[in-house]
Amino acid sequence: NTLIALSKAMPKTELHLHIEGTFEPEQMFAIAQRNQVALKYDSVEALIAAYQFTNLQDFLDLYYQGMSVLLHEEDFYDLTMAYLTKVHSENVVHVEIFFDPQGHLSRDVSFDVQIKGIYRALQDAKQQWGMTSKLIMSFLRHLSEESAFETLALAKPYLKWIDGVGLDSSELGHPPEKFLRVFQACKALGLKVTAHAGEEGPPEYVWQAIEDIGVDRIDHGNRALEDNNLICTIQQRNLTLTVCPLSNLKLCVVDDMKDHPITRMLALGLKATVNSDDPAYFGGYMNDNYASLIQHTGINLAQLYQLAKNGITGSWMTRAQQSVHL
Ligand code: ES4
Ligand code: ZN
Repeated sequence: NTLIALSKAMPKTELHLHIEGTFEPEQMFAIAQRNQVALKYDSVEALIAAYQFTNLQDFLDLYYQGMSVLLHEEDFYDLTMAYLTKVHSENVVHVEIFFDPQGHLSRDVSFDVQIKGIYRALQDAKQQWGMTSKLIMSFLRHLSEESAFETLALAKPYLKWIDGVGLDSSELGHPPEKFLRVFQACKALGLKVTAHAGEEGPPEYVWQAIEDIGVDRIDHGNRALEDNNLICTIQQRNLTLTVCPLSNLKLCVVDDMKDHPITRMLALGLKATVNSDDPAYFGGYMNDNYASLIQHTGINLAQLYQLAKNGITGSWMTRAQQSVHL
């Protein structure tokens, strides 16, 4: 298939990627063993068999279990380097990755250990391949605003390594406005802001992310399509949507890849991008996401090119950095 070959060859960016969601079962078992931590599953096969989700929470329960074997700086380095090596082979030239500090702080893994391991891998990828990156600290929305503020305090010595903040985990019942003040504090520190919104949550949550929080981009945004005024607002503000096709399928945000809304988003002039979210859990990395769209939707070459271009212009690279890839 020519389109698949072309999509593999295109230089791409990844703007929606949880580093803890790149934890492949084999690596998870290897790190569990070297750290002498027990996993709930006794084989790689048994673990993979559990990757059948009917909603976001089903997945999150496994995601937090999986990351619980990460203890040392080396673990965070190895996890991040494995991901970067994989996407370098897929012609991904720039990544903006999330990490979930609270998912590790709760297990007494310090902020320093986490960020030092992740950041060193990002630096090595820059050195070895010229791959550029941004690091986004994400707050867990099922936890309190106070916990988010405590996390921000721990991040203060590392602000030179952190480009932005995000909001992830269980969306329903945890609207963006719950974190209004912490995001205001982040902005005052010069951080970029994004938030998961409209994955499972209603259009109202996307409105809050835009109007109350003032996000620089929207992660997912699928359910924004239910509200015509919201569509207009996203168009007018030229906000990028970091869409995750295989994630949407695995978490039943869409019933069938044939019905994925990404081509409709493009037809509406929305700046949709393709991203892998949690590739180790959702059945594929960047190129698999493109391949699935090509195989199941009527997407054409111009649309594929537009998606990749949106990934460059919607990134947090400077215009000068972007122009290298355009
Ligand atoms: C996530 Cl797909 C998704 N949605 C919300 N929070 C997350 N954390 C990791 N993956
Ligand atoms: Zn996500």
